[in-house]
Amino acid sequence: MHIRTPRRATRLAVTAAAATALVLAGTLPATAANGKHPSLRDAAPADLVIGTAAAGGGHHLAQDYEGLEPGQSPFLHDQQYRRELKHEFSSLSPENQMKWEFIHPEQGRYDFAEADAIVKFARQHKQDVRGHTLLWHSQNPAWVEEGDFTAEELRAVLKDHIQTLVGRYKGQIDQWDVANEIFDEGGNLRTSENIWIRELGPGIIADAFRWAHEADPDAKLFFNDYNVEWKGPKSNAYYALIQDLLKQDVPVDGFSVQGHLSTQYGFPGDLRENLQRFDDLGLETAITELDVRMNVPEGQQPTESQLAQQADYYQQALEACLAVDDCNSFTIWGFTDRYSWVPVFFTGEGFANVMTEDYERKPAYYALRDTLLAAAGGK
Ligand code: 9MR
Repeated sequence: MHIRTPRRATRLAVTAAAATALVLAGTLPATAANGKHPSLRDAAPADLVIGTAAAGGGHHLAQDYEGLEPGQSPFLHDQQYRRELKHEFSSLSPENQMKWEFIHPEQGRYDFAEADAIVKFARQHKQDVRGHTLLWHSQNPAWVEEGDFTAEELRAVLKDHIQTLVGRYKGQIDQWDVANEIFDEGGNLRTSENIWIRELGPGIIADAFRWAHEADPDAKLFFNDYNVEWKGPKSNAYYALIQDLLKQDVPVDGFSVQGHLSTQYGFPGDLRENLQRFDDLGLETAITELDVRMNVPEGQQPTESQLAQQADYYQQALEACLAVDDCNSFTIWGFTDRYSWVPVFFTGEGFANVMTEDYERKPAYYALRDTLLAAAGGK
């Protein structure tokens, strides 16, 4: 786990545009001392980790990737991908490899191999890890969803799972998404979809945090969701719930917004303000799954203006995080379009990441890097 230096009060003293001007004027280094362009992690201020999802499991299992055997994970088997992963990022999130169906496929059987490999890789390359996720309505194995458990048994199953995972990686996982996507768009608990809440009642949410905290008192424990970038019924529901839990001394440390954005919608302009109100509760905040998809007709490439708009959204999201004191972790959901989940889930949409399928850096990549350089004051 990294000890971070206290945040400078004026971290966002210069904007990215101003940084570019400073680079041109020779005030900021466009290249690092070794003559190479700084990576995202090199460019970042000391108190912000720059993360990405480590690709494997989930949709990857059904893809036919050039150079990989069916079912092989990019994280384990694509060497160029691994080089970028260690070079560019200071935090990793297992994209699917710590989800219930992947890591606990049968009752009494855990499959830790890929999760262990990610944690080991992160240690070797001085990267943080965000654990994802412990209590969710999705990607649960059939033995859980279709099991014939009493409430007491199901509770024991969840407690065992949480404490086994959090305990196994004690001291090696910095932040855990303990509860993922528990509210619907209207701000109502997903009671019918979420087996844990449905069968065990809403009090199970607090218990999940308590059990995780028992297993690793130093890990920061988060609520994580999408469509909570702005103030609205869903983020308001988190705001109310978290205040309530904090009053009861439930060990909640953070609120994170995933950030699955699309250029067909406006940028959530109150992102910073929204993060700030959670920061004001004494919480850490984070952006955990940022990507910016776009509509591109089959067989075509994004236009320059689409790429510019995408870069602007990435930059605005980063600037919002940089402007909030305890927004300490900024993660993009994959970095190359080669392995993106987006085209698999949204027909006609894609190109959501900061590098092309061939690892070429897009305007969004440079927007992030220049914004980080500006925030770090050109270290
Ligand atoms: O990127 C993940 C993809 O590989 C899986 O197939 C998919 C299944 O639901 O989950 C994706 O990741 C999701 C994340 O775990 C939670 N927030 C939304 C992400 C995109 O769907």
